Amino acid sequence: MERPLTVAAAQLGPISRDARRQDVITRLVSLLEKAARMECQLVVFPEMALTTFFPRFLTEDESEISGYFETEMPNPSVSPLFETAARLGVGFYLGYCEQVGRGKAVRRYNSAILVDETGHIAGKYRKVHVPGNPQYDPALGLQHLEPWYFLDGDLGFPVFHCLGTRIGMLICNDRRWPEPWRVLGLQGAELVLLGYNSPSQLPDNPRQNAFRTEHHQLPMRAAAYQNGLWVVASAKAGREEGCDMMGGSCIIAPSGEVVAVSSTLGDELLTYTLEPGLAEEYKSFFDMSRYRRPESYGLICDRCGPGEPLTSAEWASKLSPKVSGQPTDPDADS
Ligand code: ING
Repeated sequence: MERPLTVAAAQLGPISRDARRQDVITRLVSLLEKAARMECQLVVFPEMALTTFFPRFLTEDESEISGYFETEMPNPSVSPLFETAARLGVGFYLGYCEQVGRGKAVRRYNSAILVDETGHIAGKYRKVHVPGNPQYDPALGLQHLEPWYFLDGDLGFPVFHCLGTRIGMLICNDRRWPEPWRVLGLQGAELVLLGYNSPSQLPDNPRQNAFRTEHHQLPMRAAAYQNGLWVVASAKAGREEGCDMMGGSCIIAPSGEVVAVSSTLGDELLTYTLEPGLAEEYKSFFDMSRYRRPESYGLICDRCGPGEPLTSAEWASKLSPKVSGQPTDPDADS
């Protein structure tokens, strides 16, 4: 990071299924204006910040579904946000539902954009880890039908140079997987922005319920430390259409320390000035190019799910000549 950057997590309370778009935009603009008054340069809104989290229910009403998606960005309904941001010189991350094409060629993604301080879109990300079920399952206490509505993201994990900083983006469930963070870290990201809509309780996994905050923070704190990153995570929180969603918007330092955390379940602004060079301090401490051993990590990309353990012979054949040229250990299991 080349200079101090004052950021804000702009947490949102619930957005109802029948919320008027202009009322939602008014809330976003109000948070962005407040952030500008607090001299923030970058504001992070949640995942799906323009609509209710509709994947919690199944609807086949195409007029309702298409009402949740943006066919162009920016567009007249969000222009007050873009115009205010450009006027105030504030960049922002916005999670929204993206529709490309029409009819049989339609493709829909759970997306986020990074808008720079001039109001121009500096980058886009499409959620790669789309959790839940493609069909309604009456046996489940909580429907999570993102695969019914969204395709897997197809833009990879790009890093954008914006506001003098190398910035990556993730969306909600992505934060729970170590691979996206490492891929962003390997591209020199210094700051990762993400929004989320996370239920505060999982009726189908009740033994996890006592750990919801821990399971939210833990992967991000580890990733921040292991990759030398600042993290800004912004919630859509509160009781939305009968579902209690967790708050816990937070800002995490490359040390892994949570330096700011929200205290409500409503619209709330969380601000912090990121210290330049702390990311670099942890990157040089880990010194990936010196200490990582990709030749030993092959299984991470060779396999999707767990399989049988490799024999030592299979390990020997997998490792690159540099490593497997070492004298074989006669005591190793064959
Ligand atoms: N939400 C959840 C999350 O990772 C989830 C995913 C919730 C999956 C409940 C299944 C059941 O916090 C999103 N939006 O990814």
